[in-house]
Amino acid sequence: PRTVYLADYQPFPFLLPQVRLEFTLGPKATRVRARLEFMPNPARPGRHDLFLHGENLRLISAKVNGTSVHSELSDIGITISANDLSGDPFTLETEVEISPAANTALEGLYMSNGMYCTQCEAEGFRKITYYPDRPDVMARFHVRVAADLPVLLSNGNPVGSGPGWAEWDDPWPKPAYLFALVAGDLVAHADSFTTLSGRKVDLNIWVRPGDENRCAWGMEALKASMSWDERVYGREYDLDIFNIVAVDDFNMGAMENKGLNIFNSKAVLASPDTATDDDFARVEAIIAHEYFHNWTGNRITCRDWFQLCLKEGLTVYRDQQFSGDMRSHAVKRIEDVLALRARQFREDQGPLAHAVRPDSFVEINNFYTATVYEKGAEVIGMLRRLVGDEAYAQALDLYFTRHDGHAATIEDWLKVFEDTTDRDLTQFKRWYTEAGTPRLKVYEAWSPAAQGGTYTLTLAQENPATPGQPEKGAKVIPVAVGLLNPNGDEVVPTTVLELIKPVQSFAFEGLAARPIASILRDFSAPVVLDREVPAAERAFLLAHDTDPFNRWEAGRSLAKEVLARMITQGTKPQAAFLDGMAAIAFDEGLDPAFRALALRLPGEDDMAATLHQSGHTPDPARIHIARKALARAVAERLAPGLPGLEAAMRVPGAFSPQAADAGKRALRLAALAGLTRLNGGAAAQAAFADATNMTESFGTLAILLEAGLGERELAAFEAKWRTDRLVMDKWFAVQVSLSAPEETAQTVGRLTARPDFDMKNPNRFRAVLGALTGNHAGFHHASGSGYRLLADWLIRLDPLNPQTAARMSTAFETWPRYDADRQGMIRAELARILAAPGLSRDLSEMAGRMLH
Ligand code: BAL
Ligand code: ZN
Repeated sequence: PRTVYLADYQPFPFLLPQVRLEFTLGPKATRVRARLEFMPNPARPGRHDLFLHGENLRLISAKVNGTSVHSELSDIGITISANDLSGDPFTLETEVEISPAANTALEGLYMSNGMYCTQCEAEGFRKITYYPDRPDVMARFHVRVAADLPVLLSNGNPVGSGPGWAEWDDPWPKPAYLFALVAGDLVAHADSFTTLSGRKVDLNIWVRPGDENRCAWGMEALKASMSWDERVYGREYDLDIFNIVAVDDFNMGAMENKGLNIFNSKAVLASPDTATDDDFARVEAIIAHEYFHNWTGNRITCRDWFQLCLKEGLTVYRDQQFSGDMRSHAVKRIEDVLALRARQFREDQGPLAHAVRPDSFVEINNFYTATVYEKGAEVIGMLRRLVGDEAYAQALDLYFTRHDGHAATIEDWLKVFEDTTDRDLTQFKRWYTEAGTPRLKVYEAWSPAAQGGTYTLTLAQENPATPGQPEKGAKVIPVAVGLLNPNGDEVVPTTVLELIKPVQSFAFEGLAARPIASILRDFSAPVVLDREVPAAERAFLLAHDTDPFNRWEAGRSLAKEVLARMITQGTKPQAAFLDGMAAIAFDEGLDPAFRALALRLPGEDDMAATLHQSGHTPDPARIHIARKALARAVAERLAPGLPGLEAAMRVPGAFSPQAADAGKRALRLAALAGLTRLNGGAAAQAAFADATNMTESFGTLAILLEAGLGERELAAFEAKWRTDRLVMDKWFAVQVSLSAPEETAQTVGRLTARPDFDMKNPNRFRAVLGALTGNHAGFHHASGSGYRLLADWLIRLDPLNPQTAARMSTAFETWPRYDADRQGMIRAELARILAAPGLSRDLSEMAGRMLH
């Protein structure tokens, strides 16, 4: 397969102001007629052949200005010779036939439970019709859909409809990846929103009949997002209608098609009886994310796919800000950093490491990664910290005015900051072009003096080599620091130090006593802090830090140290750590959500990474046993207060998914988990029986299964929800993720043999195989059974759905961490995958990168 390079970018030789599409839908045969009005692009002077992408299309006719032309067909597209392109402008009309029912890759036009839907990002539109399928070709679309179905949707505003047909016109030029079409027997949960300038917008969430009662939360989140974007970024919605559709078979979480967002049903449907608090929070965040793309992604799109982070990093940054405003900034920041470390740091430390803006790819679908998304968002957070809130707002205003309607680049993005602030961002740009997580070493010095001592902080950055990038330059790293005195009072409030050199010192003068430093507050940069801190100092910060993130971080680092020693030296957990956990658990002045998060122990995969980084070879079985032992030790220390905590955190009355109640439920579940570890399942069983919402019933079920109990509850849960796909995904997943390491492969075998295990449904596939890879000790079982199972299923899934198969193969990216036996077994599975006949470009790129 061909590698595509950023350096090869050239503008498309033609402009395409207007597109008209006509769909006559049929499951096995759908006709697509396209009328494309081209004119020469002044940015590419000269005479050019016209190449249009097209895959899996049956060409029926192609005409230029009404005359049939000869076209050269290949399996990637069609070429019409410059000699046949008479006129300026000229019109190309094509007719093709496609088969939505045969499309299991879920890219292009496909069918899900009898409804037609599309997924075009990144390069799916070329499976619908011949087209310049690249994001810098922006056209106005007029679409006619004909089908014997009640609901026929496309982008833009509705301009006409009758029995069996509907027409849509989108006044905003857009790239083809934002095209969408939906047709089916759907019902709407309808509402409306009036924009700041007084325009009424119709809002609909379209679902299958029966799901109407799961739309209210998504609608609330949508209205909140629309109003937030007006308030915080000054961005109004720009069409008369905004449609969201829930689809059961979907590779991603959701898709921001202009005016017609398509959602994986898991990411939009939520009701108290079927969705957990985490689901509610996720739905809120994804609705916001897709809505925010309307400006950051749609009105301003990417010039080419190398610039993916331009829209994704910014939109993730915006949705994180939004969720923080809706909920708690501290809790949201901790959750985001947990996810960043679990997914992005892991990616950065392995064979799949790549820059936020990569400079080559084989299959762009393989770059919808934590690095592009989450590190892309972190880079924007750093930029904002460096320039300040006011300059950030000005730069964003300039970005929207300067680039509205354009396909932009990272250079364009940085230039608006340079023009606003007069800063030179050349060095900062390395965050976009260089992969890897910098390590920050911290050295401290104190020189006392009668009239006030000086505390000197020396920071040294290391930028580790990553595949293809052996040498790196120093980064610009904003390090937020605060100093506390020994009483816990803040003597130097949060200050952002700008580290730009490999090593740099910063002095704080006039201090009465040697301070205790709180470094990298709010996780001000995506780096690994390498700092020897005595346990007593960590315990001090856990008790006193005024920065909530670092307060949590102190407990987290302490937990990792304790756990690492239990694993490598077989020691017992230190009392100071357990006392710190108890102090947080029972501190009524703290947000319950924060307390619940602080009580959550580091995960096993996280510990494996931590051990590897400190020079140990992680043993998954030992990690599993030690973590269980630590959880029990914490429960023992908390024991006297657990019944009271459990009772105090009950939430009576009607269910509210808002953060306050959700936090209490999380802390109550933490208390129930502790009680179960100490006393067996009675309390959790009672809570399961009395549960009035999914958070409680699923949370208690998980607690019981983790303790090796819960058979009866598992059966009751299945009996109640057996016909509900989304809830049953939870049922599948929890059994795999919590099964004992030696039983994990068997559990997967049992579940995949069930008739309701449908490998074509990405949610169900991920529920089982994703849970396998999330069960660290089970997946990495010394027998290699976990590796074999995953490889078997990836090889089986690849011909049907290469995108999801490739995505899930990243479970193997951590192989360099483990012992020689495990490394050998994983590499053998990767080689077996690579040797599979007819392997997709997606999976072969991933397996190849992991092996070499
Ligand atoms: N653009 C793909 C889905 C998302 O990031 O919103
Ligand atoms: Zn996005």
